[in-house]
Amino acid sequence: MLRIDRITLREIHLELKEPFRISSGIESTRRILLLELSDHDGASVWAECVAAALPNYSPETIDTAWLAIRQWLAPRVLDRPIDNPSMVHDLLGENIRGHNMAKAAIEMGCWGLEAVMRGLPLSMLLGGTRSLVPTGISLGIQSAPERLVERALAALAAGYRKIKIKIQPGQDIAYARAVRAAIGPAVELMADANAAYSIDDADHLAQLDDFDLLMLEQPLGADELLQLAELQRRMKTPLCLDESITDVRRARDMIALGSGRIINIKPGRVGGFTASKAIHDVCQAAGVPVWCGGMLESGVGRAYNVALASLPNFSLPGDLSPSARYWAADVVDPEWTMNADGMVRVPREKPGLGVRVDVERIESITVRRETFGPSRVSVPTPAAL
Ligand code: OSB
Ligand code: MG
Repeated sequence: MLRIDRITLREIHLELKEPFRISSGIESTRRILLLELSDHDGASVWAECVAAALPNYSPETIDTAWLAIRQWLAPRVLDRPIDNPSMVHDLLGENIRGHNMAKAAIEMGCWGLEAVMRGLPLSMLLGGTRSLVPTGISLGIQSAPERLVERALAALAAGYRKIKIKIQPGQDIAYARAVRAAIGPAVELMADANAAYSIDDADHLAQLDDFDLLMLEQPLGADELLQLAELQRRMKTPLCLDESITDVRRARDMIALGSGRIINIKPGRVGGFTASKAIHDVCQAAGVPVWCGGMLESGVGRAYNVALASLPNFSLPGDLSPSARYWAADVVDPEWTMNADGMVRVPREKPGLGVRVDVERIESITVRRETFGPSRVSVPTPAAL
């Protein structure tokens, strides 16, 4: 049984090796929200909230998540006996709408804490079965197709099992054509539009059918399940939903309406592991493949994603790039790596997250910190920080 008696939030800043551009914005320095959850018996674990600095991908930001955790979510779990982490999803959901990424950070932290306390690898606690998971790379929008081709060829040489290219109106068909021509027919290639198009673009998007894409991710807006179903009827390429799938009901809707044929599961987007597992199971029963998406996580968030991706229906390569693809130095030891075949090892021998968190380094890049305890008294950031 868990009884959390302290939650500390920290904002750290990590410089990306190169800016990451998607249709809805660009990220150069990742503002990352990390949590440390401590049980009353002394065990503790790190977790990550994947919200970004701006509400361009989802309505949340790291600032709204901080507020939601301080005001509503931390008080729900602090000093409350928790028999099993699978209870936490409903506990956080009752009369608190939205804020999935804030909820997920706490919910996943509870799974992490349970794994630490039971001495079990997180992957095993979740029911993961794989010890190696395939990884793809997500390539940001480049200034010209040739730049993207260079990146794609380098990624292939490094061993990645899937190439995902970001697209937006004006930087789409020619980019996909150039990359497909360069990498040949056998490599798994896909595109992600991050909701940049409307159903009026259906004929335009259908040109992508020529490039034998594994899938087209989130071409239309998050709420446009009916239009997505229409687009799917007009395209051969399978559609994959990311932003649209915020809980298991949306996954069922997608399947019932035919709005897509694949789901990108990001545990942060759906409120944590319980919802991720529910979506995984619904999709498995319906024959819909899933894969684990990424949100430019630090090595802390990556530990949770890798554990999730070890579940059986994660049958397509995830956005689980090694630490060195994003950062000069990650905040975990060992850093996340992949082998020459693009496989990431799931830490199934070590308890908990399977990586050591470098607290000294985190301390050195912390720009704000706040601790919540059972007394509901919060300790604001010291002036020195
Ligand atoms: O749509 O999958 C996305 C990053 C930020 C916001 C949205 C997305 C992404 C990625 C990055 O594609 C994947 C990664 O973490 O490597
Ligand atoms: Mg996406």
